[in-house]
Amino acid sequence: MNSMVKRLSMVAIGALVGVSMASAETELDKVMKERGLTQQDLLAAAKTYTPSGGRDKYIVFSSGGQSGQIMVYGVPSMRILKYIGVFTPEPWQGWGYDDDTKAILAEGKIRGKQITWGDTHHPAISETDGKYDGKWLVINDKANPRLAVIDLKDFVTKQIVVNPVFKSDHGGAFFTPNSEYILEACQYGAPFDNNYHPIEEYKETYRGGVTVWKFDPKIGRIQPDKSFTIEMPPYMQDLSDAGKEASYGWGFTNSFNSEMYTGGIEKGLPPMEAGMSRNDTDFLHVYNWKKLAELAKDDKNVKIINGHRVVPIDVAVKNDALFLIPEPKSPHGVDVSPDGKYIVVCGKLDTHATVYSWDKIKKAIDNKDYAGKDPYGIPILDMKKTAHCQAELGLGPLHNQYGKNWKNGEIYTSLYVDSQVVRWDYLKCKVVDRQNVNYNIGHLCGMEGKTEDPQGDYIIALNKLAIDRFNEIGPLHPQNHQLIDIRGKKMQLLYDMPVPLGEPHQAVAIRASKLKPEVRYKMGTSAFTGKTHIGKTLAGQERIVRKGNHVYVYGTMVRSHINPEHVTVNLGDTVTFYLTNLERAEDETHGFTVDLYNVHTSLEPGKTVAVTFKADKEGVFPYYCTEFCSALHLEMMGYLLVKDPNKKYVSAHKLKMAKMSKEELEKEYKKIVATNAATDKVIQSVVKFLKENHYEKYPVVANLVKDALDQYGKIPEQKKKADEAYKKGDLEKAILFENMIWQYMVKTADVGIRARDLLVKKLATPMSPAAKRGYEAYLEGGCNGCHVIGKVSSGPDLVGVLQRHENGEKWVKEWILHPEKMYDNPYIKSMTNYFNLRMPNQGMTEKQVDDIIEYLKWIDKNANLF
Ligand code: CUK
Ligand code: CUA
Repeated sequence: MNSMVKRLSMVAIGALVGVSMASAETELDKVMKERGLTQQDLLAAAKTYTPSGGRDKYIVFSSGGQSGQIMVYGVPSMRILKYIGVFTPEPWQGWGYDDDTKAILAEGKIRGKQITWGDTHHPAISETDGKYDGKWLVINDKANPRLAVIDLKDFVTKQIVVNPVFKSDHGGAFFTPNSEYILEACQYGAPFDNNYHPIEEYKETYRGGVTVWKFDPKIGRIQPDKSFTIEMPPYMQDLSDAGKEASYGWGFTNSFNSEMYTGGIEKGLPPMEAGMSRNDTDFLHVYNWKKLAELAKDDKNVKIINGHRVVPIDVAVKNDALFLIPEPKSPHGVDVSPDGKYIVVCGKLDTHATVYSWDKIKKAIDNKDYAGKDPYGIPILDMKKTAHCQAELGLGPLHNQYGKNWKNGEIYTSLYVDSQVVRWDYLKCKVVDRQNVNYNIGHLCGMEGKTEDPQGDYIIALNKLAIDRFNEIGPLHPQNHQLIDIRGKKMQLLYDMPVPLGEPHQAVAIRASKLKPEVRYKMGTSAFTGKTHIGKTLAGQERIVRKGNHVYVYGTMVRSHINPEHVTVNLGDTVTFYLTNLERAEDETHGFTVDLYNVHTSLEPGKTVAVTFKADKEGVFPYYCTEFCSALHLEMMGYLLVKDPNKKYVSAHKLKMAKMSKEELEKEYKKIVATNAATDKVIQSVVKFLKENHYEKYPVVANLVKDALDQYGKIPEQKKKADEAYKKGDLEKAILFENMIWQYMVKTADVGIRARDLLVKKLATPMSPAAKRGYEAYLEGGCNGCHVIGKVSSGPDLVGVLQRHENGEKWVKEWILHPEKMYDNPYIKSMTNYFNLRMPNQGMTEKQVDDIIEYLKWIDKNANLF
């Protein structure tokens, strides 16, 4: 590494670990030696490491492959943030284990069959003017031709639609530039109807095509009744892309079996792979979706198949809306440039990428300059006349992404066989740089790299094989996402992220600032309709309603109880639990399950969910909250009791238990009352602090306080009950109600203290870099093991320590550096006796101690907050 980079990296690392350069070098050298790291590694670490609490610049939505889900992670940290349940049940989110999510999964039934997995390939983010708008996400299932729509307000799947005519799909999902439509190309040729057709009639009765799904970007739903399919020959359509700007209104779809070969290895015929790649070229399909969408509205232009509108080949041809262009052998990716002027096609079995010029294509179409027709009568445009140039990239080019400097031709292509990312110039067809990846890259993900506004910065290589990259975990290896820095002249590999979910295929990245997700639901909302849930239940409205043999439980969940706590039903009843999470505090999620009945749901704040099952087993079934939501989480439970109405139950003899004497009860009562009074004092001091410091100015804090006061507001009612019971002499009851008061106080204090801590962070003056380093050194030295700021604990309070001694700073510095020299000092002696502990020598450097003193000064400045 050159010395400039070396110096820069040392500065970066100095800043990274928050200590001085002098001590960084020694400490860092040690770590580097121990872990066998190079300067280059440290630079990569500095570029990706994200300190606790830090945020990422980009959010990536990656296909979860065979898991049927979507994976969400951040760049550059490569930290996984979420798996979104899509086509496959996902227990944590209750996905497929409560009524609401079951209903979404049921939308994905094909010909009445429930399918519980998916082969997800291509996620796409909705666009406005060809740029990501961060509102909706769509993904396809290749195995069972379906699309799913995910709402980026809550990252939840809202709709699944089944393709009515395809038997598999691949070239989707691709949004048109204003999210008017979503393109979905089929993959394997198959009959559009659901009948048997012999394979010998492949050319006559099997078909390919592109479905053009109408999308309503306002409500984020696909509208099947306004959608249609363009019939195409059974050429095995593959990836697609929508034209933009210059080529707006057009779509482009590859194919890889212009041979229409159908195999038959078992009959002694050459295998599929040989027959399907015999021709030197296949066909790029070019179609005018905009014109076809208008045509498809008229009944006389369509055939209705399985209740779906299909525009036949001849109608598309007659209206100059469908063309073919030869493209090199078994292509894969087709990617339109940000200005829509070029279409880059990768050869897969060819070493070239071919750049087509939209101008030239358009000219050939306008002049009806055809090189011929295919067997279905579709005009073929000449490849040479429409190509701009060809670039020799290497073995197995698959997919492309555009760089920030796309106007000057910056593009990146994955080479599957060569395991490389190539940076090249698509205007001049010249290779610029290569980066090896590990191994067998499929897609590559640029930052908004396929929009009209590519951001550059990084490329992620989505590799199929990891072979030697990670610890051995058995024959099935994780796949490997590799982060590559593309800001420099040479690309730099920064990070390997194992993906333990499924083959990722494509991922799309968006600037995090473009996403505006919600923190909580409006009270009583169904996450799937966005409207008020029919089961919405507020505090005090909890009830159990029987209608025939269907029992409806209207329940609520709030730290730390489920209301109601007992539900008794008859064997054979259907039971529906409607549950509403009444919390407003951020992140206060509850879960709900009933023993044996295979149901589970996740209730984020404000959400209402329904859970229905048949009580077909007699017995006692605990139900409980499945998220550790507070110190009293284990107590957040209840009982479902299922009794057989035709059975006689003999009642058990009640155990005779020893009773407490009146005096003992009185003593216990006094004790709990005293505890409550003491707890209340703590609460009052916190409340005073919050009020004095205007907590209401900080929304996050205000929400917590609102929650805390909610809990606190429930106390008077309990107090009344307690006092009444006491007056009547029912001490047992009085104690129970006083205990309930204590529960509310604990919950109030729990949230209240969190609010106070947050407020302190908001109010404190910012730390200087030196104070920050001092704080790090303080923590690293383990000083917080004995000292608590603002409190005497196992060691003295450090607030004001610099003022306690003559020449305070010098005194404290000496004391930290050489405590043993001062053990005989009378003041130290008395302190040592008092705490029964001696201040140890932590081996701090002078520089570290200076920083700690800066930290102590910061504490003094903010003393009122501790
Ligand atoms: S495909 Cu998997 S590497 Cu489905 Cu987009 Cu190319
Ligand atoms: Cu709610 Cu645990």
